[in-house]
Amino acid sequence: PRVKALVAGNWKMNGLKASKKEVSGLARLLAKSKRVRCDVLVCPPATLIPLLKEEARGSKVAVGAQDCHAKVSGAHTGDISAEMLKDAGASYVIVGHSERRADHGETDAVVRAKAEAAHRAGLVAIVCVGETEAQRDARETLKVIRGQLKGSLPADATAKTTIVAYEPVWAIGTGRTPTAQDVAKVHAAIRGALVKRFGDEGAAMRILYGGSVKPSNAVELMGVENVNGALVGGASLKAEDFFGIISAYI
Ligand code: G2H
Repeated sequence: PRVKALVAGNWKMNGLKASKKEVSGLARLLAKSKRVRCDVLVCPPATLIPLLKEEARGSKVAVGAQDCHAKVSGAHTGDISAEMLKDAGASYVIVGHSERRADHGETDAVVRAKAEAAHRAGLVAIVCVGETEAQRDARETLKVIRGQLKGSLPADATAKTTIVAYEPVWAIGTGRTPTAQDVAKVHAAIRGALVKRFGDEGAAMRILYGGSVKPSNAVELMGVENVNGALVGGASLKAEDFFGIISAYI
């Protein structure tokens, strides 16, 4: 099936009210080029979701979050539920980013519970997987990725509710990227695992590549088979750079 691509920006812990200008700038750039053939998403810190949602009104830009708690509500100081994110204006949420897995000890089971929470709240879950450099050197990449997919994806995931993001940990924020051949190999393995488990839904599920995507490498990376878009960190913080990546789909 033809899968419509998604280019998603992950602002991480960056952005203040003033950065809403980046979203209006992006909306303007997108409006000028009507032929953009992908969906566009910005995931700011949760504090900015309502503001950016307002700023993006009437444009192609959707707004998402970077994490959610698995429960609806309750005694979980500092946490935000998927329902609250939805209420604030989010339509997507990233779960299981390697920084969450590393900084907050999130296991596959936790990530899966968060993805299930996203679905319960009506949010699209972007589930991240990726090997560390040591795992890569030990030639365990595909084994690690298959294990993370098995443990992190909800049983009822569909192409509408769920997106997979492949982010090799060693490529995140380092400027280093795998070769197009390496990306093709991993994305083919992910597609295989998705089809095996989810059938037609797995064939239509979007698989994003993330890790040091920038305007200068976007065309090559987005051209790889089974790459259905990008999850972009650093280069998503400036409207022009982010639009440069989106331009791979013009
Ligand atoms: C990977 C990516 C966005 P960057 O974490 O999720 O960040 O593009 O800065 O490597």
